[in-house]
Formats: sequence, C-alpha cells, structure tokens
Amino acid sequence: MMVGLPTPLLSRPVQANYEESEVPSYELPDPLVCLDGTRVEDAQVWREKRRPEILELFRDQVYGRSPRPPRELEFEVLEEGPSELEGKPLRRQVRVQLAAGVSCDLLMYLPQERTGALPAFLALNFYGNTSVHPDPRIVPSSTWMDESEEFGIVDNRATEATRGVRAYRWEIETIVSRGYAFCTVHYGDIDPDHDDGFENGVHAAFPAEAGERPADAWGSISAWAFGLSRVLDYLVQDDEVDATRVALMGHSRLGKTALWAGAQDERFALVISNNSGCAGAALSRREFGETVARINEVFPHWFCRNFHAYGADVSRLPVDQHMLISLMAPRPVYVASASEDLWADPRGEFLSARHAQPIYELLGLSGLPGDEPPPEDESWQGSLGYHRRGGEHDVTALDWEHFLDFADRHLSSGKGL
Ligand code: GTR
Repeated sequence: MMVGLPTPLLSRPVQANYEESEVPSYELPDPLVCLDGTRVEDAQVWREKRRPEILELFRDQVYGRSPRPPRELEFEVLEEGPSELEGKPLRRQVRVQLAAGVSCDLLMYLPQERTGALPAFLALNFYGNTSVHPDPRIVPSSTWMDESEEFGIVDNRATEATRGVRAYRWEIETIVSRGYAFCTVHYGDIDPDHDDGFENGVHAAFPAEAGERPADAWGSISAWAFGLSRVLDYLVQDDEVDATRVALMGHSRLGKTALWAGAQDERFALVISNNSGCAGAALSRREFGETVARINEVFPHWFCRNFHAYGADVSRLPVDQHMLISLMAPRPVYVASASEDLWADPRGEFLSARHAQPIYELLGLSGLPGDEPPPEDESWQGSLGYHRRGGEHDVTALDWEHFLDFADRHLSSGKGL
C-alpha cells in the first residue's frame, strides 16, 4: 500500500494491492460542491458552473489541453463497395485529415438494409483496421504499430500480418445485423503510443512554442480523443450515419480515451468503457491494482505533466474518476469490468459509476439500482449501466451483447424496437 510512503520510496517498484481490506480509507471530492464551496442544487448551476469547473480540472491536471481543431474538414473516400461479411454490409474506408499532414483511416461497415440515417458504434483499435476482421479488402495501416511478438510486429512497423488477429473482439456482423454502422480507426494513426517527446503523430502538427512544454499540454490520451472528435466531424457530414446517435466504445487505455473524448465532446451520444481501469473508470483513491504512481511511471506520455505530481499523494487530486463519468450526464454511460482483471480494479470501476449517480439524479435520471454490483455476467441498465463479466481483461461476445442492448435502449437501432 502506498499511502504514507516517504517520497523517495515511490521511485522503487511498489507491489500492487489486490486486497480489499488494504484499500486505504479515502474521501472523494464531491462533484456537487463547487470550488467556492457552494452546493449545486439545480441542473442550471451544474451545467453552467460546476460541469465546466470539473472539465477544466481534468484538462489542466490529468489529460492535458488539446488544441483547436482545423477549420476545414478534409477527407477522401479510399474505397467503397459491398463486403463479403454476413449480411453483405457496405464497406466504406475514408481517410480523415486530423490536422495538417496527419490523417487517420476510418473503416466502416453499414448494414445493407437501412431506412434512414444509422446509429453507429465508433471505437479505436490496437493493431490496425486489418486486425478487426479477416476481410481481405481492408486497407492496411502504415503508421506506428505496437510491438508484438505474437503478431510479428517488430520495431513498431505496421504489418498486414495482423489481418483478422483481433476479429474475436469485434462482433461486427452482430453489430451490423442489429442496425448499427460499425466504425473503427487504428489508434496509432492518431498518435504513436510511445514516450517520445510528443514529436510525432497529431502532436507534431501543433508544435509547442519555444521553451519548456507547458505542464498542461496534451498527452496521448487527449490526442487519441482529439482524433475521435475529428472522425465524428466526418460522420456529421456522412448522410448515412446519424451523428447524433454515435456510441463511443473503448477497451483498456482506449476505454480511458473514450471516457475523456465523451466528456469533452458532447456530440457523442453514449460512451462505453470496457476494462478501462486506472485513469479510466476506476477510482484512483482506492489504489487497488494499478495506481496513479505506477501509471505515470510506465506511461507518462498518456497524461499532462501536472498529473505526474499526484502519484506521491493521490488524496491531493482535485478530481476522481466518478467526476469524469459525471461529465457525460445526462448522456448514458456504460462501464464494464472483468472479474479477473484486478489490475483495472473492477470494484473501483463500479463505484465510479455509482458515485456519478447523484448528477444523473439531479438531472432527473435513474442510475444504478443498488450499492453492490449485479451478479457476474448480469447487466444493469438505466442511464448508467454496468456489468462484471467472468474472466480476464478482454472484450467478448457477452460484453457486446450488453453494449448492444444498452445502445438499443438509448439510441434505438430502428430494428426490432
Ligand atoms: C496496461 C495499463 C493499463 C491498461 C492496459 C491496456 O499495461 O497498465 O492502464 O490501459 O495496459 O491499455 O492494455
């Protein structure tokens, strides 16, 4: 346990805590108490005063401040045509410019049967668009790719050998058969996942002014979130997609990204966090599994420099992750955990959603029905949703079943509803 350790010891590896009895006692910052000490009593004060305060705290102290997007949206349709996937959905591949000289490739599958603009799922992927399905027509990625012995990725060089390797995580045929467009982008197109001085990816298009990089400058999670918003800019003008009904889904570090993207960009209608853990859905003050100290040590580039200071004493953080979820309100948020994914603190993920509930209630919406999570594999769904799947850190068909039901409830797929 790290609380109370003298600072010098923190640079040594600290054993992660996996014992509930060892969770330190903590007090969460109250999302309904403003910085001047006044209490939020109505939706207007939440909207106009407290919500902007919390958003600013996350920008300034955790993920960093993103630049303004380019004024003109530029994109190019790379390829379009019927696919051989079950149900023969239309495949469309679009190169979307993120900033001068940087673009990402968006892969879309649109159900063949459609009567109007479609609700959509949008998610970043880890190993290139080719990894999500064996479809031979998916344009391979040529950007930075995470090294992997398993997939033969050496020196971060993208390889087509990833075709289909992660298909099991993406229920594309099911998603499409339920009336949703499926949209995905390789996160490496937006920003390489390296601690490399922010000199490449979309960061490079916005060079810092001379001198030290500001302590609130954007890290990689902010960069990936920025990319998601630019993809949404494209979807807004794609007539076949209803951009007011886009569900953002992310797994692990990309789950952290989905929550941060949804918090900043209120055009996202719904957010799903899968196993996002520390600096995602899990409460930092529990220090269960991955901690703020450890995440900053191993992945300093994910955050702004201000965040690095909190590893030594997490109780000083002016926010905790329930406040990130509260920034989505009144829009629906679904948090999914996995029982064996202790590193991501399943209980801390549940509690974040639970502690965001007062904001949903203030806005007249229901939250989760109980103080304890539902039985394993069962899903609770109101404006907030939660399940804890049996098994490891992963995305499975059961997770997607719950995500799709949650999206049907809130976005109405137009099929079977
Ligand atoms: C882990 C990291 C987690 C989680 C995960 C992932 O190594 O400690 O915070 O984000 O990576 O993204 O796969």
